[in-house]
Amino acid sequence: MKTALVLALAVFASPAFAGEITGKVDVTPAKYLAETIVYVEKAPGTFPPKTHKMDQKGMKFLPHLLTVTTGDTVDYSNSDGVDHNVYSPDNEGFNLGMIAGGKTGKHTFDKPGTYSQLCSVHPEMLAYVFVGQNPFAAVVGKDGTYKLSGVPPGQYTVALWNSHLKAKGVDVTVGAGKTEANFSVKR
Ligand SMILES: [Cu+2]
Repeated sequence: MKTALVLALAVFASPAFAGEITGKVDVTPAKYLAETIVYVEKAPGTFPPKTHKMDQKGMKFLPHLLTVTTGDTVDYSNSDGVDHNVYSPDNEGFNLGMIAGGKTGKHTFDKPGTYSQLCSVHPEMLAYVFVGQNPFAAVVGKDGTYKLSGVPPGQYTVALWNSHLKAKGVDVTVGAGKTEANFSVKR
């Protein structure tokens, strides 16, 4: 009996065991759903730095929303035949200067927060880089659903970022089963 309990706890605590947080987001007005990210506010552990890609193609930053973790780097490639500039006025701000077609600039995000991604040459170019404390963040799909995978067991606040609207966080416990956190966001 005791052995079984210890064994069960060992399985529960092993990194291989990880939970999933899923849910649905309702946004009013619906047009703002396109710019929504759901994320775990704070999670324990350290996360090895990763490199992500954001392309500049057809006068657009692609993808439109990118989620990264503090310490991660973003490679900004330019697939267009014209020069682009990459900067953000948000938080501590940064400016990579001009990036010629076929070239790549890079920026490492050291602080959490959301950065609007702009090009000084083309004011219509706008994307967002969401920098989380942890990698458990996802862009909400067109159908309003999202999934955060690989979340270690524990108690968390699931929060929502939207380009126009604010929402209250949802407290959840990630255990052996499925965990749900739903949001209803109104202007
Ligand atoms: Cu540009």
